[in-house]
Amino acid sequence: MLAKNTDQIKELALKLFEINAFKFGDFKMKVGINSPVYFDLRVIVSYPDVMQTVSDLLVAHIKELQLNAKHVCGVPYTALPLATIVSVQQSTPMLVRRKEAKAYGTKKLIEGIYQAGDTCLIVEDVVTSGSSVLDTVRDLQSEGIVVTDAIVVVDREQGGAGNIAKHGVRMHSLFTLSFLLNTLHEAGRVEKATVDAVAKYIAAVQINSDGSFIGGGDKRNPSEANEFSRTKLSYESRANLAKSSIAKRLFNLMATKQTNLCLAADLTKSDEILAIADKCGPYICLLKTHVDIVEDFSESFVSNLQALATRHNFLIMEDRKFVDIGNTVSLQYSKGVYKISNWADLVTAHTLPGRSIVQGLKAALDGDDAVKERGVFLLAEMSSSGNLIDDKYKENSNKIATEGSNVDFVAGIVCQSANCFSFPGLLQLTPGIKIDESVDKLGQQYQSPENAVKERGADIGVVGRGILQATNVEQAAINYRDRLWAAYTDRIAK
Ligand code: 5IU
Repeated sequence: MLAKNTDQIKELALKLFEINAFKFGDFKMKVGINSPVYFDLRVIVSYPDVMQTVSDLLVAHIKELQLNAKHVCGVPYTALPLATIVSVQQSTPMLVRRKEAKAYGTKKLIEGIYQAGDTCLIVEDVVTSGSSVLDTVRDLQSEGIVVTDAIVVVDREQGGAGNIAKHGVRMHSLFTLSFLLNTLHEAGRVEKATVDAVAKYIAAVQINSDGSFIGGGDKRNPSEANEFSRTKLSYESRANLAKSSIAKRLFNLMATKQTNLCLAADLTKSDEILAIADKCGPYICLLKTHVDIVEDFSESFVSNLQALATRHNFLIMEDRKFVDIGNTVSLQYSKGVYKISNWADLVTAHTLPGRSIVQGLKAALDGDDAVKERGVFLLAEMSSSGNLIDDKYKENSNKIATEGSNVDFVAGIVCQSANCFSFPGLLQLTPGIKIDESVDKLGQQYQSPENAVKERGADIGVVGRGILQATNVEQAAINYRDRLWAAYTDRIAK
């Protein structure tokens, strides 16, 4: 790292975090182990200002280090646009490495004009083991091109620089992973615990260029190096990792109010709902409605419910389970009798229509500020017996939830098991909870609060009839609140 540009580099680090070029969580890596941090620098092509800053800094770095090669070559694919800008800015001719040789014609691996003996600087986005850089070095060398240096945006500090040096190539980076972490910590964006957990991971997981672990014979288990498993983190620390404003708010609310109970207020008269919201309000983080079962719906009902939400500090979720094309969903969300988007902090939606469901909901809201006030929980599993959801559907629902353009709006996932998703910035909402684990006559399958939270990964437990049908509703709410909260504190206890 060069001292000259420190402020600009720090600013860029925060910007990269903001645009989700890297995230903290529990991610599966190419080398088969999980990592607490995940980089996806592909997103920067959507932010020309970031592209500009990254390439300006690369060029400044190249000048300062006097890396005067005759060509530049990006490691395919993410680094190609970066290498292009560097080439144009410095007037250094570019070489393009094909990942597969053409099946016809010249069968060239390297495109561009060069001669044996020419020098070439490698440009790469993120280096873990260094194997991708070395693949490019090998192909260039097989054409007689001389490679002595590689410049990279992020060095994950997991052995890549050493592996590359073994092949006579020096690696220079704009950022190291530790520098990124410290910068985020300094700016109050991540907690000290996050910095420490990542440092521990880097120390434990050093990788050879063939993907095997350096010192692999010892007792360290790389999967244990990741302390970012979402079920082990506190709600407070997950608030920091959340990408949706409303998820952040809900995590913080749960932590301060010490409740992870959601009341399913499935009653058909507005007065009954308001009465139970008032009684149970102090003990819940969320109140879930099915507004289409309310027989006497009115605007004053929603304004009274909102007043109770403010008084008792809980959020409102309309369990609408949207499932249609984006345009229809957008209308259903904001128009009609209920005008749900006016009053529900959160809604639920099926992922059956694909990613357009999230875009449809967002389209109903008026601009970025309105999007920040609202959020959706996507359904990835159901508690009803014989439901048609399979593993592929679950996996794809998770993909939709964590996709770049959706992360600001998806607050969580409705599901029944801890393996549904791993990103700790999302909340798991789990319905179907009752102290006497049982079934109802219409396919509902219940589990205990402890089982839901400790075994199945629930962050918020949804209880309807377990409270609604109790003789003392308030006492029942307290009881469910206590048991769900104790299960959570047990779960995160080291
Ligand atoms: N609900 C489920 N299971 C699900 C989904 C939603 O029970 O898989 I998705 C809703 C239905 C009801 C509430 O509003 O959660 C549970 O109410 P009871 O606790 O009364 O069963």
